[in-house]
Amino acid sequence: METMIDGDVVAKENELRAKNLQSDFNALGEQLGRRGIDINAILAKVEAFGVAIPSWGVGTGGTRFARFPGEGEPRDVFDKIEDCAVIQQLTQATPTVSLHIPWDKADPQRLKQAAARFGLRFDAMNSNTFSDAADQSHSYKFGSLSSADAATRRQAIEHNIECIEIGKEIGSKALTIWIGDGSNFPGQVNFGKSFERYLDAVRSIYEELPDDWRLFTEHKMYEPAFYSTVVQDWGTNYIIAKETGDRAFCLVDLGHHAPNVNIEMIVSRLIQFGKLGGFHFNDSKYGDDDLDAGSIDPYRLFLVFNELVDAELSGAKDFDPAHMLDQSHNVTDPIESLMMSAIEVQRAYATALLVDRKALAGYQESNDALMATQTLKTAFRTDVEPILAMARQKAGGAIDPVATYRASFYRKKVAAERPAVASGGGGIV
Ligand code: LRH
Ligand code: MN
Ligand code: MN
Repeated sequence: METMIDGDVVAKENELRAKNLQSDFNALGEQLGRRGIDINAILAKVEAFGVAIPSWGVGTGGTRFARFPGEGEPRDVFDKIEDCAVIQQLTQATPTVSLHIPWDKADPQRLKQAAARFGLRFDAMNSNTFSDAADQSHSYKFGSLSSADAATRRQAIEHNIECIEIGKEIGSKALTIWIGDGSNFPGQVNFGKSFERYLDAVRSIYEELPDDWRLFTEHKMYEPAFYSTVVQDWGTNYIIAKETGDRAFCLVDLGHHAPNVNIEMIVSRLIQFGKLGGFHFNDSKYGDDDLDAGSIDPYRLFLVFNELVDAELSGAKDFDPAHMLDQSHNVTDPIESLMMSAIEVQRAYATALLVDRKALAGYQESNDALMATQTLKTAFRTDVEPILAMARQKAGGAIDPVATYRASFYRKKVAAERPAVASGGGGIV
């Protein structure tokens, strides 16, 4: 299998850190042992955990005001796959790539080959009816799957079916639909009618879904519509999944909620009723900021994983969440940011695995709020970095991915081959 970064660079960087890692791992193992936790059991779970990279995440995003292209940005989907290969090589936590059509449209056979070079696979397909493609007949300016115009809706349905077709050829098993449909003025659309049109359109797409595929619908409170949004909250999303069928699930993007919303409780509700499809992990301070996962509120990320681990351990029905990142970068190297995010997601998982669930259940039964919350904090405060680093090292990744990436001068090398482009695919959403 090919790698983008010379294996010698990784080996040399790891050599500098291997001894310290082993002693940190041993110390943590001893500490966890005293708490009745087998460090190797946690390590095995972390090793089996993966989060998908969004193809659009490896380019520099921007804001609605400006975009400052970075050096050596990917020019097309094949460059994007190479950047994803770097992230996987160093973190060993991101074995799959999620494509966005038409941004990543290319010959499926070539896509398959490009991923196979690095042992990468494809995750969910993402459709795009929130912007107009160059060659389309009807504009999505006033909506897509909920448009008042039947021909526009048909075009949006067909685009989603095309995404399924491409996905089938490259081994994807899910379609994610997010639409920007909504309104900017009270009275602009009829809420009921537009949602009815949307539901009908989603049903038409679902009819084309292969039996072993899942359909994910993603809600978002606002933006680009600023007064009303058709799929604005998890309740609406739940209705969609419920009305559409058994293979329709809700996708939770962490940045798509009002500030202060209790996202972990939404996660719990969706799990309880068998409709949690997966995640777009990122972080936010104000809105859909698409900041790196865990960069603003790592405790919230942990609390989300606390629900996921609870479901995993209790064998919740229809529980198989698809984990993906969804972020956009303005001031960092996207490869570095995506590596850090993948590791943050892994960290949240590993720390959630440390929660003493028996003790927690006891404190909940006896209404001991203080000890219940301290039980979570004890897990959250545990520094699991030696477990994460050990998982990477064992799989051939980097003990310190960012240091190793910088030592490889990858960005400088690709900058020489890839001239700066004004637009890297992917907008401000
Ligand atoms: C919408 C969104 C959705 C899109 C992506 C580019 O804000 O989160 O997942 O596909 O951004
Ligand atoms: Mn998203
Ligand atoms: Mn978003």
